[in-house]
Formats: sequence, structure tokens, C-alpha cells
Amino acid sequence: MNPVAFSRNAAVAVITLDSPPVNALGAAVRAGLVEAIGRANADEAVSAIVIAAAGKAFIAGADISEFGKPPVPPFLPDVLDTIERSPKPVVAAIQGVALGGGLEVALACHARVALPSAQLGLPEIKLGLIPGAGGTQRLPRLIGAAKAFPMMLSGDPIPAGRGLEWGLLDEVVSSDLLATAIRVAEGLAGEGRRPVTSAAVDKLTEADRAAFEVQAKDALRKAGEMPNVPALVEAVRNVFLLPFEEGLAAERKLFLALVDDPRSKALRHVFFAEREIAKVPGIGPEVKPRPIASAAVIGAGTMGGGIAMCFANAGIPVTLIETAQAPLDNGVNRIAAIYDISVQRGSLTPEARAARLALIKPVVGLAGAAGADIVVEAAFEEMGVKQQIFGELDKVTKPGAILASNTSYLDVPTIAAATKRPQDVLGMHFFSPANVMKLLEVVRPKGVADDAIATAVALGRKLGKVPVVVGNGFGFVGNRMLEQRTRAAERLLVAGALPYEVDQALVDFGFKMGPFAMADLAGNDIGWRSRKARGLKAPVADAICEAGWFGQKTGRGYYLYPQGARAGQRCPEVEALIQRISAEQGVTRRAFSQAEILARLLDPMVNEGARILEEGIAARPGDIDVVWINGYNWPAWRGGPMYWADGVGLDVIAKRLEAQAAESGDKALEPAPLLKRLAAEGKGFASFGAAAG
Ligand code: 3H9
Repeated sequence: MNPVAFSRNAAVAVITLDSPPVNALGAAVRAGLVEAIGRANADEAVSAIVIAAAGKAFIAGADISEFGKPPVPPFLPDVLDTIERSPKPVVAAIQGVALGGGLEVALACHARVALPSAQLGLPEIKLGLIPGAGGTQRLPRLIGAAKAFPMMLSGDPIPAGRGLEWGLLDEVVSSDLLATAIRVAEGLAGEGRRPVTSAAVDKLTEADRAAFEVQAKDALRKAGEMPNVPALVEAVRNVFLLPFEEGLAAERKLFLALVDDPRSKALRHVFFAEREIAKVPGIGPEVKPRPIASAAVIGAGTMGGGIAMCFANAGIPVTLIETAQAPLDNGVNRIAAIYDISVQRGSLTPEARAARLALIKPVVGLAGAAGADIVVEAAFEEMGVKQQIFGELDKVTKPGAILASNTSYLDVPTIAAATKRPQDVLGMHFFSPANVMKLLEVVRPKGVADDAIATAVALGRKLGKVPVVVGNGFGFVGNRMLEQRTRAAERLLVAGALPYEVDQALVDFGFKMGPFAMADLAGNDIGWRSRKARGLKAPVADAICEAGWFGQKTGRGYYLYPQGARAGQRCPEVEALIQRISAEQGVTRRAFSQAEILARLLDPMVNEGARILEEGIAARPGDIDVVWINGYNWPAWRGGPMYWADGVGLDVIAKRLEAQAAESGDKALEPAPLLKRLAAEGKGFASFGAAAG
């Protein structure tokens, strides 16, 4: 099917893009556009042209899947040049999103009209890129650099109304978009006018330049690892320094260099991985989610309160349930205080705060869950407690209600066994703070109904989460791998590293925090309690807890926090304690390079990831990457642990693990069969999904 249709409406040629799902500008669309513009210009009966689009999007941008492959002409900048140079005026009729190359198409047109619901943006920054088809040159010329630069820096789209206000759009109409575009096109043809953005200069004032330079300085200060921020600053600055053509050439050069940058490649991997998670094996689009109009959350602690906020924030009424009035009141007060901070910061209006609080109904007793379409249990992490609650919920909730546990580690089928409706019982594992963290592990135990899983996924999206469906098994995906890292960190201490060295290695890698700073923040007693329950030992971590050093809340943990300081200071006592434990174990301590520390922390995680894949706990390596990026702060520009491992080379990782296993005698460090096999075949995890079909 030709993705670009050509038709005539009196003297106006209407070019309609129809390339589902989002009219991305792949090679066929680009060729079709050039051909259609040529045809319109060759047709004497045509005096003006409209570019419109079928489907929900105008154009979602360049086809991201083409990046990194051999380029196929015509190239997008040349297509836009053809549009802008068209002797007959071209008008863009925008519905849905005009993003990236899609907005750049519109900017090359001679006028733009849109529906009020249209969204206009240049999100390339989120892919580690900058606009590469004139966006950095045309948008500042049209609306001024001080408005254009923040749009490109955040990558967030603006609504049509603002586009109109800023002069990005010529008209916004609530109906008859195509008819309006045709009218505007006829008008321009009649006036003999063809306003060309690349020639516009009146917005490029000294004041605009000064305002942009202030923004640029701030952006560069915060740029961190991303090379596209300085590139964006350079490209936009060029609008004040270079003629359009030269600015365009400079932008192209910067863009092409970024496309080859490993950080952009990793971000593109994450883009597709975050969309793949929507494809749940065995659950097709024919499986419809159950309607969710109301919810109940069991437990008004930090976790339950955060989950209740997620529902309220999404406009879903939620009953918050506790066993007694006092903890319920505490929970509600905590929620109100969090909303208060948002109001103080200006991110929430007092009215919205009131509306959200009004959606949360505090109730004592499980009978409060009777009317809910979904119940999320966030009670104490103990099987007996959970079973008792689910047994009770089975009696009070309505038929077909989804019963979800927020357990982090426990066996979901055992929880479900307390009910007579295992088909409705699943896990919804939120991450703390639940109202902030994006990750949601949707745990799919055997025996659960497909539409129950589809419901949890659809609901997760409605709550603004990134829902990843995972199999049932201790720690699911994220915590199971985290445990490997935690063990590795403890081993490193005994072998010769110090907490600050281990943490620094991860911070330099791109994490916000290392494992010991994180443990101090979360409370060392949590892991201690869990180890004791499972009969596990970690000599350093246990000794620290026995000393009562639980972390920030006690003023000291692996680090010292004098007067409530947030950044920990090295603690000589802890370091002496670690050295003593090494000596007790007969270990001769040695220095570790940063690279060695990283390998020892991350390789065991990857190994566990391989086991998780083999067991079918995660469907694809990309799912594991999405979990770690959205739940554990893995730097997105490194693509996630499995993607990172492919970059290092699985043979390298397998050899390092073998060496570690031999040195420590710990069989768990031996390479997992999948890792071994792929390493021997010279393949990466990326081949795993393909092999499994
Ligand atoms: C660019 O334009 C560079 C230029 O400046 C210069 C070039 C020279 N390409 O998200 P969804 C697919 S860079 C290829 O689930 P939604 C997506 O993979 C680009 N595929 O739906 C999925 O496929 P599948 C700048 C794309 O309704 C399907 O469409 N543009 C692209 O929640 C549905 O996607 C962007 O960064 C694409 N550009 O959201 C925009 N876009 O069904 C990126 C989507 O097989 N896209 N797909 O899994 C988005 O932000 C969202 O997808 C959008 C729709 C808002 C459009």
C-alpha cells in the first residue's frame, strides 16, 4: 500500500500520509512525499498544497528503527527543502502528535493549522539526539530561541493552544481541520504569499539571544553525561551566528555524530524495549481488561499510602483500609503532607489537592473493600498476614474483583490459595515511593486469568506506571537481581574494598547512589530482618546492624551522618570493623580498581538475569532492562543490565564469572547455562527473543 495518497480538492492538492501506527517518516513515506509535492507542482490546475495525515498521529517523527542502518534517500532534510521551496504554498493540517521530524515537516510548510488536541514537540533529546531536519534552525526563527530551546531541551510537547499563542501555529480549529487547511492554502495562493520560516529573522532579537544564553548556561551545567545537550546549545546558538543554510549543515553534522553515539543507541534500545513490554506473551489484543472504576488499598503505611495516591492522582476513587483508626489517621496525614509539599512547590493547585484527597476514603476493616473493582494489599510482608487478608477479601469482595498483592518476595500462588478465586489473584509490585517510582512489576502466577493480567497492565498505564509482566518467583525480576548485587558488594568489602569505593564505582557508572548509601537510606535493619528470617548471613552487614547502625535514621550506618546530614561521611569505625572481619576470615585484603569493582557488582546481576530469562520469569532481555531503568535507577543511557552485558561481550562476562566462582568457591557465581551457551556461540542476549520466536 502506498503510504502517501494524493487527491485534489478544487485547486488544492491534498497529500495524505497513511503509514500506521504513527506515520513515522520511513523511506517509503519520504519518497512518497517528494513525489506528491512534485506532482502537485507539475499540475497546472493546482495552486496550493495541504499535507494531512490519516490515523491518530500527524507524524511521530523519523522512523527510529532506521537509525543506525544504512541511510536510504531521499533524506529528510532534502524532503523538507523540497516542501519549503515549493513554489505553491504548502499547509500542514495537524491532528494528534507532530513530533520530531513530524514537527519539522510542519515547520517547513508555509502555514500550520491544528486541532486543539494536537501536541507539538521535538523529543529527540530523549533519544540522545537533537532535531536533525532543521528543527533547531526553523523553530527559533519562528517563535524565538528563548521559547524554542526549552522545548527542545525538555523534549516535552506543547498543546496546540500554546502553539497558537507562540506563533508556531496559524490557526487552531475544533472541527473541519482539512477544510480549514484547504481554505488557508487557497488564501495564501490567492495572496501570492509563501511565508518561509528559514528566512524569518524578526524573532531573533538581542533580548531573545540574551535570554537563550542564560538558559543555555543552566542547561550545560546540568547536562551530565549527555553529549546532546552541548550539541543542542551549539546548534541553536548558530541561528544568531550563521545564515540558515550553514546552520542547517552544522545541525546535520551534530545530529549524525549523535546517531552513532553509544548513549543514543542505548536510549533507542530503551524506547523500543519500553514498548515491547506491552506485548505480553499469550495475551493478544482480543483479551479485554476488566473495567476499573474504584479501588481499595489494604494498609495505610508508606507503601499503601503511596499506592492510594497513585489511584487518586489518576482520578480513581480509592478506599484506604487499616485495622484501626490510629494507623489510618497517620496514613491519611502522611498523604496530606506529601500533597502539601506539592502545593508549596507549585506543582499542584490547592483545588487539585483537595480533589485528590476527596477521592481517598479512609475506612477501618476489610469490609470496606466490598465495592472495589480492584484491591491492592500492601500489608506486612509475612505470608500468614497476607493469607489471612486474602481469605477475608475472598469473602467480602465482589465477584470478578482483582485481588493484587504488593508483595516484594512472597509466593503469589500461596497467597492465592487462601481464596477460592486464584484466577483473580496476582501481584502488583510497586516501588518506593510508590507515588513517584515508575516501575510496576505485574506478577503473573500460574492459574491467573489472562484478562486479570491485562487489567493490571492497563491500570498500571493509567496510573502512569511502566508495567512489566513478570513470572512468579522469589524477588521476581528486580529484587532477585538486586540481591546478587548486594551479596557482591558485601564480598567486595571482605576482599579489600571500602564502602565509599564500591559506591563511587556505581555513581561514576551513572547510578544516583551506590549500594551502601542506598542501604543507609532505606535502613540496614530491613535486609538484616530478611536475612535472619531466611537463615542467611552477611558478616559485615550483620555486624553493622548488631552495632545498631541502621543508616540515616540512626545517624550512622556504613557512613556517618552528623546532625542529620544527607551525604554520608567515611566512618573509621566501620572501616576498622570491615578490616577486622577480613582478618577473621583469613583474607589478605587487596586493592580493587573501579573497573574490577564494577565487574564484580554487575556480572552476578547479569548472570541472575540469564537465569530469569531461562526460567521464563522475564519474557525478554529488554523487559529486564526496563525493570532496572525504571525501578532501580540504572542509567537509561547505558541501556539496562542485559544491553550493557551484550556491549561488554558475554564471553568476557562468562570468563570473569568463572574466575570469581573459582576464587570464592561459590557455585552461584558460575555462569548460568544460557549465558554460557550464548557466550560460546558468540551471541548476545539480544538474540534471545529472536531465538525464542
Ligand atoms: C526524529 O524525528 C529525528 C529528526 O529530528 C531528524 C531525522 C533526520 N519511529 O508509543 P506507542 C511505534 S527522532 C518508529 O506504543 P502511544 C512504536 O514503536 C523521532 N516507530 O503508542 C509502537 O510500535 P509497536 C522523534 C515508532 O500512542 C507504535 O509506534 N519522535 C515511532 O502510547 C505505537 O507507539 C519521537 O521520539 C517512531 N518515531 O504513543 C516520538 N514512534 O506497536 C516517539 C512510535 O510495534 N514516539 N513508534 O510496538 C512517541 O513518543 C509515541 O510513540 C507516540 C505514540 C506519542 C507517537
